[in-house]
Amino acid sequence: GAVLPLVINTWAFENATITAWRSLQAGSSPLDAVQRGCSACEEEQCDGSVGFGGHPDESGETTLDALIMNGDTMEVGSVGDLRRVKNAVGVARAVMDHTRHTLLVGESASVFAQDMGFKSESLSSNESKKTFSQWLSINCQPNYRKNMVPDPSVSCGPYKPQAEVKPRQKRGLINPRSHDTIGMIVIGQSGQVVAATSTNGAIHKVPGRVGDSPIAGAGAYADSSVGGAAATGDGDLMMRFLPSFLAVELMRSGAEPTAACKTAINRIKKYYPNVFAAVICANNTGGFGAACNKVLNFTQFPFTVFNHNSNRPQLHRVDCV
Ligand code: SD4
Repeated sequence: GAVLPLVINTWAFENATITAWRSLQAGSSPLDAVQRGCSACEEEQCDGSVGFGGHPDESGETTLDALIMNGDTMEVGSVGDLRRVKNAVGVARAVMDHTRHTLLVGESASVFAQDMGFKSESLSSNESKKTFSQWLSINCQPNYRKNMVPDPSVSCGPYKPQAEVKPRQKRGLINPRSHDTIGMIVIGQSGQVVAATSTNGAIHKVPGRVGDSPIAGAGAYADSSVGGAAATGDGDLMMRFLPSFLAVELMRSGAEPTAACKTAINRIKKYYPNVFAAVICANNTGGFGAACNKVLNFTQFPFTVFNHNSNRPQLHRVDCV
């Protein structure tokens, strides 16, 4: 049933859910709670998809995207293609609190972060180095291994104009089993809605690629007069539809959270039926839902909820449409 406060996040990232819930219980603001929840995932490197040490780009570097939004004031802070700083959602919060801007990107975002006191360090791990060197040898040194088939859509750079669209742009980059961005909505006792995301984005992305996660209305959205939404999946395609904004607007028009999420997914599905996409939704009275696009054998999307209905996080699974 609908009850506040509420913490809801994408995937089975229960430690993030618990972290946000405990910080609310300890008296933190919803904004601090959502930030701590996403930071917990960054530290834990949730599924290798959040934080440092996962998903190297085509040059071998891990870069981060993150966003935080205050649905009371409509303030947003976000970072895209952030380099050498582990706490991306913290930097997003600093953009919101200490600048007049919404989104900082790339090297300049890293300089800002360093000025704000964030530690500058490599985001590579043994695992990301190994993933990168394997990818490089399979895709960029043909015949390195006779049994490995290079991905014909990979050009390994430098990029040149091409007559034909690369097949993987049509297919999408994200495999739902290996790319699990955290998107979290927190609704405080008094109905303040906030949302945040954090991810290392798509594996083997072209350096400079920024996904949906740091884009307000795409990766997440919050409006305390309605509710919030957050997305995960193939950001290159999802961000064209602003699914989080759409879901919040549908709830504004009276849709239940589950229906709002489904419509946002169906809009994407109409154009990209084989692309992985999932959205979580919550309204400002504590009702919630989720929806996902069915791709291959991925038929159920897990998400985690914490409210006063139980004293532990509840793992939900929604059937994909
Ligand atoms: C991105 N949306 O950068 C992220 C990745 C993701 O589940 O959510 N994967 O495209």
